[in-house]
Amino acid sequence: MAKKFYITTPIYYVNDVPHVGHAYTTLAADVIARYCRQKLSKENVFFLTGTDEHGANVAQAAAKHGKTPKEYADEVSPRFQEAWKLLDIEPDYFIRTTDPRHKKIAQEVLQKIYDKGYIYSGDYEGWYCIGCEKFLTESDLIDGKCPLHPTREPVYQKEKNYFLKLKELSQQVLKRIEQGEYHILPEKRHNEIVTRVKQGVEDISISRAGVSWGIPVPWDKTQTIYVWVEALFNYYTATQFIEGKQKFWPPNLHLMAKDILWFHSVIWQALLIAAGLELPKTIFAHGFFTIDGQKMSKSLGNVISPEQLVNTYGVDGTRYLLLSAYQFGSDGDLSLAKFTERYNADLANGLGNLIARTAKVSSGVTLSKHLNITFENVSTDEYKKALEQYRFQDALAFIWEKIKFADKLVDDNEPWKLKGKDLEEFIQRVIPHIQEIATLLLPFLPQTAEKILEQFKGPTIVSQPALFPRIQ
Ligand code: ME8
Repeated sequence: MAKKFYITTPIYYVNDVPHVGHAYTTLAADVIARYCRQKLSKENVFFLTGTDEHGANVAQAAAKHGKTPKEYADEVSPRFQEAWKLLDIEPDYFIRTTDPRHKKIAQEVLQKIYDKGYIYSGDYEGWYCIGCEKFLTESDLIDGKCPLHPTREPVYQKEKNYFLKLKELSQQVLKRIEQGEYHILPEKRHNEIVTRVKQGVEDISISRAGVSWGIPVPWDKTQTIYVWVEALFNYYTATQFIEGKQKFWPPNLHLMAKDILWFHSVIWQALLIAAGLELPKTIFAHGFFTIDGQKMSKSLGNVISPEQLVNTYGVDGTRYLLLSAYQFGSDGDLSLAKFTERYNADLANGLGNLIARTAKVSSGVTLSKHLNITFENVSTDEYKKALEQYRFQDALAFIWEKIKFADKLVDDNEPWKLKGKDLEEFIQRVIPHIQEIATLLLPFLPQTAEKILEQFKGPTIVSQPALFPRIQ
Protein backbone atom coordinates (compact mmCIF):
# COMPACT_ATOMS: atom_id res chain seq x y z
CA MET A 1 0.00 0.00 0.00
CA ALA A 2 1.14 3.54 -0.78
CA LYS A 3 2.69 5.66 2.00
CA LYS A 4 0.01 8.32 1.69
CA PHE A 5 -3.56 7.97 0.57
CA TYR A 6 -5.72 10.61 -1.08
CA ILE A 7 -9.35 9.60 -1.56
CA THR A 8 -12.23 11.60 -3.05
CA THR A 9 -15.98 11.35 -3.58
CA PRO A 10 -17.88 13.26 -6.26
CA ILE A 11 -18.77 16.78 -5.19
CA TYR A 12 -22.55 16.73 -5.13
CA TYR A 13 -24.87 19.20 -6.83
CA VAL A 14 -26.56 21.60 -4.44
CA ASN A 15 -29.75 21.59 -6.48
CA ASP A 16 -30.89 18.71 -4.29
CA VAL A 17 -30.57 17.83 -0.60
CA PRO A 18 -28.51 14.77 0.36
CA HIS A 19 -30.12 11.38 -0.14
CA VAL A 20 -29.05 7.80 0.40
CA GLY A 21 -27.26 7.71 -2.99
CA HIS A 22 -24.85 10.45 -1.93
CA ALA A 23 -24.54 8.83 1.49
CA TYR A 24 -23.63 5.47 -0.05
CA THR A 25 -20.53 6.74 -1.89
CA THR A 26 -19.41 9.04 0.92
CA LEU A 27 -19.79 6.30 3.50
CA ALA A 28 -17.71 3.91 1.41
CA ALA A 29 -15.02 6.60 1.18
CA ASP A 30 -15.18 7.11 4.94
CA VAL A 31 -14.61 3.40 5.61
CA ILE A 32 -11.58 3.37 3.31
CA ALA A 33 -10.25 6.59 4.85
CA ARG A 34 -10.63 5.17 8.37
CA TYR A 35 -8.94 1.94 7.33
CA CYS A 36 -6.06 3.89 5.76
CA ARG A 37 -5.74 6.07 8.88
CA GLN A 38 -5.34 2.90 10.96
CA LYS A 39 -2.63 1.64 8.62
CA LEU A 40 -0.79 4.81 7.60
CA SER A 41 -1.63 7.18 10.47
CA LYS A 42 -3.98 10.13 10.29
CA GLU A 43 -1.61 12.67 8.76
CA ASN A 44 -0.92 10.45 5.75
CA VAL A 45 -4.53 10.30 4.65
CA PHE A 46 -6.54 12.99 2.89
CA PHE A 47 -10.26 12.40 2.39
CA LEU A 48 -11.99 15.07 0.32
CA THR A 49 -15.67 15.61 -0.38
CA GLY A 50 -17.77 18.70 -1.07
CA THR A 51 -20.40 20.40 -3.20
CA ASP A 52 -20.63 21.37 -6.86
CA GLU A 53 -22.33 24.75 -6.90
CA HIS A 54 -22.21 26.32 -10.37
CA GLY A 55 -24.10 25.76 -13.61
CA ALA A 56 -27.55 26.12 -15.12
CA ASN A 57 -29.09 23.34 -13.04
CA VAL A 58 -28.24 25.01 -9.73
CA ALA A 59 -29.23 28.45 -11.08
CA GLN A 60 -32.65 27.07 -12.10
CA ALA A 61 -33.23 25.39 -8.73
CA ALA A 62 -32.31 28.64 -6.95
CA ALA A 63 -34.68 30.67 -9.13
CA LYS A 64 -37.49 28.24 -8.33
CA HIS A 65 -36.92 28.99 -4.64
CA GLY A 66 -36.73 32.74 -5.25
CA LYS A 67 -33.05 32.86 -4.26
CA THR A 68 -29.82 33.88 -5.94
CA PRO A 69 -27.66 30.86 -6.83
CA LYS A 70 -25.14 31.77 -4.13
CA GLU A 71 -27.84 32.18 -1.45
CA TYR A 72 -29.27 28.85 -2.43
CA ALA A 73 -25.86 27.12 -2.41
CA ASP A 74 -25.14 28.62 1.03
CA GLU A 75 -28.35 27.04 2.26
CA VAL A 76 -27.98 23.58 0.73
CA SER A 77 -24.22 22.95 1.03
CA PRO A 78 -24.35 22.79 4.88
CA ARG A 79 -27.07 20.15 4.58
CA PHE A 80 -24.44 17.83 3.10
CA GLN A 81 -21.97 18.65 5.85
CA GLU A 82 -24.65 17.94 8.47
CA ALA A 83 -25.60 14.66 6.82
CA TRP A 84 -21.98 13.46 6.91
CA LYS A 85 -21.68 14.47 10.54
CA LEU A 86 -24.87 12.60 11.33
CA LEU A 87 -23.50 9.44 9.71
CA ASP A 88 -20.16 9.79 11.49
CA ILE A 89 -18.44 10.39 8.17
CA GLU A 90 -15.27 12.38 8.78
CA PRO A 91 -13.79 13.98 5.68
CA ASP A 92 -10.53 15.90 6.14
CA TYR A 93 -11.92 18.74 4.06
CA PHE A 94 -15.22 19.80 2.53
CA ILE A 95 -14.71 21.83 -0.64
CA ARG A 96 -17.25 24.23 -2.15
CA THR A 97 -16.67 25.28 -5.75
CA THR A 98 -17.83 28.83 -4.95
CA ASP A 99 -14.72 29.19 -2.77
CA PRO A 100 -12.66 32.01 -4.39
CA ARG A 101 -9.48 29.96 -3.90
CA HIS A 102 -10.95 27.14 -5.98
CA LYS A 103 -12.03 29.62 -8.65
CA LYS A 104 -8.58 31.16 -8.93
CA ILE A 105 -6.71 27.87 -9.28
CA ALA A 106 -9.32 26.42 -11.67
CA GLN A 107 -8.76 29.46 -13.91
CA GLU A 108 -4.98 29.04 -13.72
CA VAL A 109 -5.14 25.39 -14.76
CA LEU A 110 -7.49 26.12 -17.64
CA GLN A 111 -5.25 28.96 -18.80
CA LYS A 112 -2.30 26.57 -18.82
CA ILE A 113 -4.21 24.10 -21.01
CA TYR A 114 -5.15 26.99 -23.34
CA ASP A 115 -1.55 28.22 -23.53
CA LYS A 116 -0.41 24.74 -24.49
CA GLY A 117 -2.73 24.85 -27.50
CA TYR A 118 -5.25 22.23 -26.41
CA ILE A 119 -8.22 24.61 -26.54
CA TYR A 120 -9.69 26.34 -29.60
CA SER A 121 -12.73 28.46 -30.33
CA GLY A 122 -15.62 27.04 -32.37
CA ASP A 123 -19.37 26.92 -32.79
CA TYR A 124 -21.49 24.49 -30.88
CA GLU A 125 -24.82 23.27 -32.08
CA GLY A 126 -26.75 20.49 -30.38
CA TRP A 127 -28.98 19.22 -27.60
CA TYR A 128 -28.13 19.98 -23.98
CA CYS A 129 -29.67 18.33 -20.90
CA ILE A 130 -29.64 20.73 -17.95
CA GLY A 131 -30.34 17.86 -15.52
CA CYS A 132 -27.14 16.07 -16.60
CA GLU A 133 -25.31 19.31 -17.38
CA LYS A 134 -24.10 17.77 -20.61
CA PHE A 135 -24.56 17.76 -24.36
CA LEU A 136 -26.41 14.80 -25.78
CA THR A 137 -26.08 13.36 -29.27
CA GLU A 138 -29.14 12.41 -31.33
CA SER A 139 -28.46 8.77 -30.46
CA ASP A 140 -28.49 9.56 -26.70
CA LEU A 141 -32.08 10.82 -26.97
CA ILE A 142 -35.04 8.50 -26.51
CA ASP A 143 -38.20 9.92 -28.11
CA GLY A 144 -36.42 13.27 -28.15
CA LYS A 145 -35.85 13.20 -24.35
CA CYS A 146 -32.86 12.58 -22.11
CA PRO A 147 -33.25 9.01 -20.78
CA LEU A 148 -32.17 10.14 -17.28
CA HIS A 149 -34.39 13.24 -17.19
CA PRO A 150 -37.47 12.40 -19.28
CA THR A 151 -39.55 15.14 -17.67
CA ARG A 152 -37.11 17.91 -18.61
CA GLU A 153 -37.00 18.99 -22.25
CA PRO A 154 -33.47 19.01 -23.68
CA VAL A 155 -32.50 22.48 -24.89
CA TYR A 156 -31.24 23.07 -28.43
CA GLN A 157 -28.17 25.28 -28.19
CA LYS A 158 -26.21 27.10 -30.84
CA GLU A 159 -23.42 29.27 -29.52
CA LYS A 160 -19.75 30.14 -29.70
CA ASN A 161 -17.80 27.91 -27.29
CA TYR A 162 -14.27 26.90 -26.52
CA PHE A 163 -13.42 23.29 -27.31
CA LEU A 164 -10.95 20.86 -25.80
CA LYS A 165 -9.02 18.70 -28.27
CA LEU A 166 -10.39 15.56 -26.69
CA LYS A 167 -10.13 13.54 -29.90
CA GLU A 168 -6.35 13.99 -29.92
CA LEU A 169 -5.97 13.71 -26.13
CA SER A 170 -8.09 10.54 -25.94
CA GLN A 171 -5.33 8.64 -27.77
CA GLN A 172 -2.96 9.56 -24.94
CA VAL A 173 -5.63 8.62 -22.43
CA LEU A 174 -5.95 5.19 -24.04
CA LYS A 175 -2.19 4.71 -24.04
CA ARG A 176 -1.96 5.58 -20.34
CA ILE A 177 -4.80 3.16 -19.50
CA GLU A 178 -3.20 0.38 -21.52
CA GLN A 179 0.20 1.00 -19.94
CA GLY A 180 -1.44 0.67 -16.52
CA GLU A 181 -0.60 4.21 -15.48
CA TYR A 182 -4.03 4.38 -13.90
CA HIS A 183 -6.70 1.78 -13.30
CA ILE A 184 -10.41 1.83 -13.93
CA LEU A 185 -12.28 -0.56 -11.68
CA PRO A 186 -14.22 -2.84 -11.64
CA GLU A 187 -12.78 -4.67 -14.67
CA LYS A 188 -16.13 -4.55 -16.46
CA ARG A 189 -16.08 -0.73 -16.37
CA HIS A 190 -12.48 -0.68 -17.61
CA ASN A 191 -13.55 -2.70 -20.64
CA GLU A 192 -16.53 -0.44 -21.34
CA ILE A 193 -14.40 2.70 -21.25
CA VAL A 194 -11.64 1.25 -23.44
CA THR A 195 -14.20 0.11 -26.02
CA ARG A 196 -15.85 3.51 -26.06
CA VAL A 197 -12.56 5.38 -26.48
CA LYS A 198 -11.55 3.03 -29.31
CA GLN A 199 -14.86 3.71 -31.07
CA GLY A 200 -13.78 7.33 -31.40
CA VAL A 201 -14.16 10.45 -29.29
CA GLU A 202 -15.09 13.93 -30.48
CA ASP A 203 -13.74 17.23 -29.16
CA ILE A 204 -15.93 18.67 -26.40
CA SER A 205 -17.11 22.13 -25.55
CA ILE A 206 -15.61 23.33 -22.26
CA SER A 207 -17.25 26.76 -21.92
CA ARG A 208 -20.70 28.34 -21.96
CA ALA A 209 -21.78 31.63 -23.48
CA GLY A 210 -25.27 31.56 -22.00
CA VAL A 211 -24.61 30.46 -18.40
CA SER A 212 -23.61 33.34 -16.18
CA TRP A 213 -23.55 31.31 -12.90
CA GLY A 214 -20.02 29.98 -13.24
CA ILE A 215 -16.32 30.80 -13.21
CA PRO A 216 -15.30 33.17 -16.03
CA VAL A 217 -13.02 31.77 -18.73
CA PRO A 218 -9.78 33.61 -17.88
CA TRP A 219 -8.95 34.78 -21.41
CA ASP A 220 -12.56 35.54 -22.43
CA LYS A 221 -14.78 36.91 -19.68
CA THR A 222 -17.89 36.66 -21.88
CA GLN A 223 -17.85 32.90 -21.24
CA THR A 224 -17.94 30.73 -18.12
CA ILE A 225 -16.08 27.45 -17.66
CA TYR A 226 -18.30 24.41 -18.30
CA VAL A 227 -19.40 23.31 -14.82
CA TRP A 228 -18.15 19.75 -15.21
CA VAL A 229 -14.63 20.85 -16.13
CA GLU A 230 -14.35 23.20 -13.20
CA ALA A 231 -15.91 20.64 -10.84
CA LEU A 232 -13.35 18.00 -11.80
CA PHE A 233 -10.61 20.51 -11.06
CA ASN A 234 -11.72 20.50 -7.39
CA TYR A 235 -9.69 17.37 -6.75
CA TYR A 236 -6.58 19.34 -7.69
CA THR A 237 -7.42 22.83 -6.42
CA ALA A 238 -8.09 21.53 -2.88
CA THR A 239 -4.56 20.11 -2.67
CA GLN A 240 -3.17 23.47 -3.74
CA PHE A 241 -5.03 25.89 -1.48
CA ILE A 242 -5.26 23.83 1.73
CA GLU A 243 -2.08 24.13 3.68
CA GLY A 244 0.11 21.04 3.74
CA LYS A 245 -1.92 19.06 1.21
CA GLN A 246 0.29 19.53 -1.89
CA LYS A 247 2.08 16.29 -1.09
CA PHE A 248 -1.15 14.36 -1.63
CA TRP A 249 -1.28 14.94 -5.39
CA PRO A 250 -2.09 12.72 -7.34
CA PRO A 251 -5.19 11.05 -5.83
CA ASN A 252 -4.97 7.36 -4.99
CA LEU A 253 -8.68 6.77 -5.41
CA HIS A 254 -11.59 8.60 -7.00
CA LEU A 255 -14.88 6.99 -5.94
CA MET A 256 -18.20 7.55 -7.71
CA ALA A 257 -21.10 5.69 -9.30
CA LYS A 258 -21.02 4.53 -12.89
CA ASP A 259 -23.15 7.50 -14.08
CA ILE A 260 -20.15 9.82 -14.02
CA LEU A 261 -17.32 7.41 -14.82
CA TRP A 262 -16.74 8.77 -18.35
CA PHE A 263 -16.09 12.24 -16.94
CA HIS A 264 -13.63 10.84 -14.39
CA SER A 265 -11.85 8.23 -16.45
CA VAL A 266 -11.53 10.04 -19.79
CA ILE A 267 -12.33 13.77 -19.70
CA TRP A 268 -10.58 14.37 -16.36
CA GLN A 269 -7.52 12.42 -17.45
CA ALA A 270 -7.39 14.32 -20.75
CA LEU A 271 -7.49 17.65 -18.89
CA LEU A 272 -4.67 16.50 -16.59
CA ILE A 273 -2.53 15.29 -19.48
CA ALA A 274 -3.12 18.63 -21.24
CA ALA A 275 -2.16 20.53 -18.08
CA GLY A 276 0.95 18.37 -17.60
CA LEU A 277 -0.19 17.03 -14.22
CA GLU A 278 0.29 13.55 -12.81
CA LEU A 279 -2.69 11.20 -13.15
CA PRO A 280 -4.75 9.68 -10.30
CA LYS A 281 -4.01 6.02 -9.58
CA THR A 282 -7.45 4.39 -9.45
CA ILE A 283 -10.94 5.32 -10.54
CA PHE A 284 -13.56 3.07 -8.99
CA ALA A 285 -17.18 3.26 -10.17
CA HIS A 286 -19.71 1.47 -8.02
CA GLY A 287 -23.16 0.50 -9.27
CA PHE A 288 -26.51 2.19 -9.04
CA PHE A 289 -29.12 0.91 -6.64
CA THR A 290 -32.86 0.86 -6.94
CA ILE A 291 -35.36 1.05 -4.06
CA ASP A 292 -37.62 -2.02 -3.90
CA GLY A 293 -36.82 -2.63 -7.54
CA GLN A 294 -37.66 0.91 -8.68
CA LYS A 295 -35.50 3.82 -9.68
CA MET A 296 -35.20 6.24 -6.75
CA SER A 297 -36.97 9.45 -7.79
CA LYS A 298 -38.84 12.38 -6.36
CA SER A 299 -41.81 11.74 -8.62
CA LEU A 300 -42.16 8.19 -7.27
CA GLY A 301 -41.78 9.56 -3.74
CA ASN A 302 -39.32 6.81 -2.77
CA VAL A 303 -36.26 8.94 -2.06
CA ILE A 304 -34.66 7.86 1.23
CA SER A 305 -32.84 10.46 3.33
CA PRO A 306 -29.89 9.74 5.64
CA GLU A 307 -31.97 11.08 8.61
CA GLN A 308 -34.73 8.58 7.93
CA LEU A 309 -32.27 5.68 8.10
CA VAL A 310 -30.46 6.96 11.18
CA ASN A 311 -33.77 7.50 13.00
CA THR A 312 -34.72 3.87 12.42
CA TYR A 313 -31.41 1.97 12.54
CA GLY A 314 -29.03 4.31 14.35
CA VAL A 315 -25.78 5.62 12.91
CA ASP A 316 -23.82 2.37 12.91
CA GLY A 317 -26.90 0.36 11.96
CA THR A 318 -27.23 2.52 8.85
CA ARG A 319 -23.52 2.22 8.06
CA TYR A 320 -23.70 -1.56 8.34
CA LEU A 321 -26.91 -1.98 6.36
CA LEU A 322 -25.78 0.18 3.44
CA LEU A 323 -22.39 -1.44 2.96
CA SER A 324 -23.54 -5.02 3.46
CA ALA A 325 -26.61 -4.74 1.21
CA TYR A 326 -24.85 -5.89 -1.96
CA GLN A 327 -21.34 -6.12 -3.33
CA PHE A 328 -19.72 -2.72 -3.88
CA GLY A 329 -19.20 -2.27 -7.63
CA SER A 330 -22.36 -4.13 -8.73
CA ASP A 331 -25.82 -2.71 -9.15
CA GLY A 332 -28.14 -3.55 -6.28
CA ASP A 333 -31.46 -3.02 -4.61
CA LEU A 334 -32.22 -1.47 -1.24
CA SER A 335 -35.36 -2.25 0.69
CA LEU A 336 -36.38 -1.03 4.12
CA ALA A 337 -38.11 -4.35 4.86
CA LYS A 338 -34.86 -6.20 4.18
CA PHE A 339 -32.91 -3.62 6.20
CA THR A 340 -35.08 -4.30 9.24
CA GLU A 341 -34.72 -8.05 8.81
CA ARG A 342 -30.94 -7.83 8.54
CA TYR A 343 -30.72 -5.32 11.37
CA ASN A 344 -32.48 -7.77 13.69
CA ALA A 345 -30.55 -10.81 12.47
CA ASP A 346 -27.01 -9.43 12.21
CA LEU A 347 -26.96 -6.53 14.65
CA ALA A 348 -29.58 -7.09 17.36
CA ASN A 349 -29.23 -10.90 17.50
CA GLY A 350 -25.73 -11.29 16.10
CA LEU A 351 -23.26 -8.71 17.31
CA GLY A 352 -25.48 -7.08 19.96
CA ASN A 353 -26.48 -10.33 21.61
CA LEU A 354 -22.91 -11.67 21.70
CA ILE A 355 -21.71 -8.52 23.44
CA ALA A 356 -24.61 -8.45 25.90
CA ARG A 357 -24.31 -12.06 27.02
CA THR A 358 -20.52 -11.99 27.21
CA ALA A 359 -20.63 -8.85 29.35
CA LYS A 360 -23.28 -10.42 31.56
CA VAL A 361 -21.30 -13.58 32.37
CA SER A 362 -18.09 -11.57 32.73
CA SER A 363 -19.38 -9.05 35.23
CA GLY A 364 -17.63 -9.44 38.52
CA VAL A 365 -14.62 -11.24 36.99
CA THR A 366 -11.29 -9.37 36.96
CA LEU A 367 -9.20 -9.73 33.80
CA SER A 368 -5.70 -10.90 34.60
CA LYS A 369 -3.85 -11.05 31.28
CA HIS A 370 -2.67 -7.91 29.54
CA LEU A 371 -4.02 -8.23 26.02
CA ASN A 372 -2.16 -6.65 23.17
CA ILE A 373 -4.85 -6.33 20.53
CA THR A 374 -4.05 -3.77 17.85
CA PHE A 375 -5.42 -3.18 14.38
CA GLU A 376 -2.16 -4.37 12.83
CA ASN A 377 -2.03 -7.66 14.63
CA VAL A 378 -5.65 -8.65 14.05
CA SER A 379 -6.36 -7.47 10.51
CA THR A 380 -5.44 -10.59 8.59
CA ASP A 381 -4.67 -10.78 4.89
CA GLU A 382 -8.18 -11.88 3.99
CA TYR A 383 -9.74 -8.84 5.67
CA LYS A 384 -7.11 -6.43 4.33
CA LYS A 385 -7.37 -7.78 0.82
CA ALA A 386 -11.15 -7.40 0.86
CA LEU A 387 -10.89 -3.77 2.00
CA GLU A 388 -8.05 -2.90 -0.34
CA GLN A 389 -10.12 -4.26 -3.23
CA TYR A 390 -13.20 -2.37 -1.98
CA ARG A 391 -15.14 -5.58 -1.27
CA PHE A 392 -16.90 -4.21 1.81
CA GLN A 393 -19.45 -6.98 1.91
CA ASP A 394 -16.68 -9.60 2.05
CA ALA A 395 -14.78 -7.71 4.77
CA LEU A 396 -17.98 -7.57 6.83
CA ALA A 397 -18.73 -11.25 6.16
CA PHE A 398 -15.23 -12.02 7.46
CA ILE A 399 -16.03 -10.19 10.74
CA TRP A 400 -19.42 -11.87 11.02
CA GLU A 401 -17.75 -15.29 10.71
CA LYS A 402 -15.75 -14.32 13.79
CA ILE A 403 -18.93 -13.24 15.55
CA LYS A 404 -20.48 -16.64 14.81
CA PHE A 405 -17.36 -18.36 16.08
CA ALA A 406 -17.39 -16.43 19.36
CA ASP A 407 -21.12 -17.07 19.72
CA LYS A 408 -20.52 -20.78 19.34
CA LEU A 409 -17.78 -20.62 21.91
CA VAL A 410 -20.31 -19.17 24.36
CA ASP A 411 -23.02 -21.68 23.40
CA ASP A 412 -20.68 -24.67 23.69
CA ASN A 413 -19.21 -23.68 27.04
CA GLU A 414 -22.46 -22.53 28.71
CA PRO A 415 -20.56 -20.08 30.92
CA TRP A 416 -23.71 -19.25 32.92
CA LYS A 417 -23.30 -22.71 34.45
CA LEU A 418 -19.60 -22.17 35.27
CA LYS A 419 -18.15 -20.90 38.51
CA GLY A 420 -14.81 -19.80 40.02
CA LYS A 421 -11.67 -20.76 38.11
CA ASP A 422 -13.56 -22.39 35.22
CA LEU A 423 -15.59 -19.26 34.62
CA GLU A 424 -12.52 -17.08 34.82
CA GLU A 425 -10.65 -19.26 32.36
CA PHE A 426 -13.52 -19.09 29.92
CA ILE A 427 -13.74 -15.31 30.17
CA GLN A 428 -10.00 -14.96 29.51
CA ARG A 429 -10.52 -17.10 26.41
CA VAL A 430 -13.54 -15.37 24.95
CA ILE A 431 -12.63 -11.72 25.52
CA PRO A 432 -9.73 -11.59 23.04
CA HIS A 433 -12.23 -12.67 20.38
CA ILE A 434 -14.53 -9.82 21.31
CA GLN A 435 -11.66 -7.34 21.23
CA GLU A 436 -10.55 -8.64 17.86
CA ILE A 437 -14.07 -8.27 16.45
CA ALA A 438 -14.36 -4.71 17.77
CA THR A 439 -10.96 -3.76 16.34
CA LEU A 440 -11.89 -5.06 12.90
CA LEU A 441 -15.17 -3.16 13.11
CA LEU A 442 -13.44 0.19 13.67
CA PRO A 443 -13.58 1.47 10.06
CA PHE A 444 -17.19 0.34 9.62
CA LEU A 445 -18.94 0.97 12.93
CA PRO A 446 -16.63 3.42 14.71
CA GLN A 447 -18.92 4.32 17.63
CA THR A 448 -19.93 0.73 18.35
CA ALA A 449 -16.36 -0.54 18.06
CA GLU A 450 -15.10 2.10 20.48
CA LYS A 451 -17.88 1.31 22.94
CA ILE A 452 -17.08 -2.41 22.90
CA LEU A 453 -13.34 -1.82 23.28
CA GLU A 454 -14.00 0.45 26.23
CA GLN A 455 -16.44 -2.00 27.82
CA PHE A 456 -14.06 -4.98 27.54
CA LYS A 457 -10.75 -3.34 28.24
CA GLY A 458 -10.85 -4.46 31.88
CA PRO A 459 -9.82 -5.00 34.53
CA THR A 460 -13.54 -5.38 35.31
CA ILE A 461 -16.37 -5.66 32.83
CA VAL A 462 -19.80 -4.12 33.32
CA SER A 463 -23.03 -4.75 31.38
CA GLN A 464 -24.21 -1.84 29.23
CA PRO A 465 -27.52 -1.05 27.51
CA ALA A 466 -28.18 -3.04 24.32
CA LEU A 467 -26.08 -1.82 21.37
CA PHE A 468 -28.79 -2.58 18.84
CA PRO A 469 -32.29 -2.79 20.36
CA ARG A 470 -34.54 -5.09 18.35
CA ILE A 471 -36.92 -3.42 15.90
CA GLN A 472 -40.46 -4.83 15.86
O1 ME8 B 1 -22.89 14.09 -10.67
N1 ME8 B 1 -26.99 4.66 -6.49
O2 ME8 B 1 -23.37 15.15 -8.68
P1 ME8 B 1 -24.66 14.37 -8.16
C1 ME8 B 1 -25.69 4.85 -6.21
N2 ME8 B 1 -21.85 17.17 -9.32
N3 ME8 B 1 -25.10 6.07 -6.12
C2 ME8 B 1 -25.86 7.15 -6.32
C3 ME8 B 1 -27.24 7.04 -6.59
C4 ME8 B 1 -27.81 5.71 -6.68
N4 ME8 B 1 -29.11 5.48 -6.94
N5 ME8 B 1 -27.72 8.29 -6.74
C5 ME8 B 1 -26.69 9.16 -6.55
C6 ME8 B 1 -22.72 14.98 -9.88
N6 ME8 B 1 -25.56 8.49 -6.29
C7 ME8 B 1 -21.61 16.01 -10.09
C8 ME8 B 1 -20.29 15.35 -9.71
S1 ME8 B 1 -17.63 15.41 -9.43
C9 ME8 B 1 -16.36 16.32 -10.03
C10 ME8 B 1 -19.08 16.21 -9.96
C11 ME8 B 1 -24.23 9.11 -5.98
O3 ME8 B 1 -25.15 15.17 -7.01
C12 ME8 B 1 -23.10 8.53 -6.83
O4 ME8 B 1 -21.89 8.77 -6.17
O5 ME8 B 1 -25.60 14.08 -9.27
C13 ME8 B 1 -23.17 9.38 -8.08
O6 ME8 B 1 -22.00 9.28 -8.86
C14 ME8 B 1 -23.35 10.76 -7.44
O7 ME8 B 1 -24.27 10.49 -6.34
C15 ME8 B 1 -23.92 11.84 -8.36
O8 ME8 B 1 -24.09 13.00 -7.58
